[in-house]
Amino acid sequence: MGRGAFVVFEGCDKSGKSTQCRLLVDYLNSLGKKTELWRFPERSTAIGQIINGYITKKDELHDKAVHLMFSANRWELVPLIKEKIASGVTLVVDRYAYSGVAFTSAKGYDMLWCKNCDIGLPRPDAVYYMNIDVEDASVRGDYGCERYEVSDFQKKVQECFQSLKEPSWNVIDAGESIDNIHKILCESVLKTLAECENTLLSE
Ligand code: 2DT
Ligand code: MG
Repeated sequence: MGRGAFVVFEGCDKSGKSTQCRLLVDYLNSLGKKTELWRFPERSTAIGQIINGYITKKDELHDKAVHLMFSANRWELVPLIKEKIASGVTLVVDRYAYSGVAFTSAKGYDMLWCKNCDIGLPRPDAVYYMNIDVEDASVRGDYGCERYEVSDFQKKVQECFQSLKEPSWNVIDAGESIDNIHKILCESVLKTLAECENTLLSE
C-alpha cells in the first residue's frame, strides 16, 4: 500500500476552506481511501490553547511570540503527520504554514523572518488556494467574531498570500457554488493521490 497524501487548503477567512475540506474528506472516505480532516491552529494541544486564547481575544501576546506559537503548533504535530501519511492515511488540512506567514507578514513583519521557523516542515503534495473577493467573504456567516476577521486586515492577508503563491498551487475560484468547487476538487485530489503514492513526502 502506498503512502497517503498531504493536502493543504489556504485562503482568507470565510473563503469556504472548512466546508470544502469536510466535503472532500467525506468523499475520499466514501471511496474507501482513509482520510482525516486536520486544521491549524490545532487548538486542542497546550500550545493550541494559548493560541486559542489569543485568537478569541481573551489574551494578548506579542505578535512575534504568537507567530512562533503557531509554528510550534505545526512542529509538535510533525511526528503524527509523518506517521499517518506513512501508514496510508491522507490528510486534508485546513490552513498550514502559508497562513502563518501571510497573517504575520500582513501585520508588517518581514516575510523572510516569518518563513524561517517553518523551514523543514513537511511540504504539502498539493495546495488549494481558495481565492475570494474580501468584500464577498465579509458577508458570509459569522465573520467578525475572532481576531483578524476585519475586511481591511483580510485584504492585506490576501496580498501576502498572493506574494507567497507558488506556481504549483491550485487556485480555486471560491465565488463559485459549493457543488462546482467540490467537483473540481474531487477530480484534482484523486490525481494527487495517484501521483504521490510512490514518492516521498518532501520538506
Ligand atoms: P481559523 O480561522 O482557520 O480557525 O484560524 N493563523 C492561522 C495565523 O495567524 N497563523 C497560523 O499559522 C495559522 C495556521 C488565521 C484562526 C486564525 O488564525 C490565523 C485565522
Ligand atoms: Mg477564522
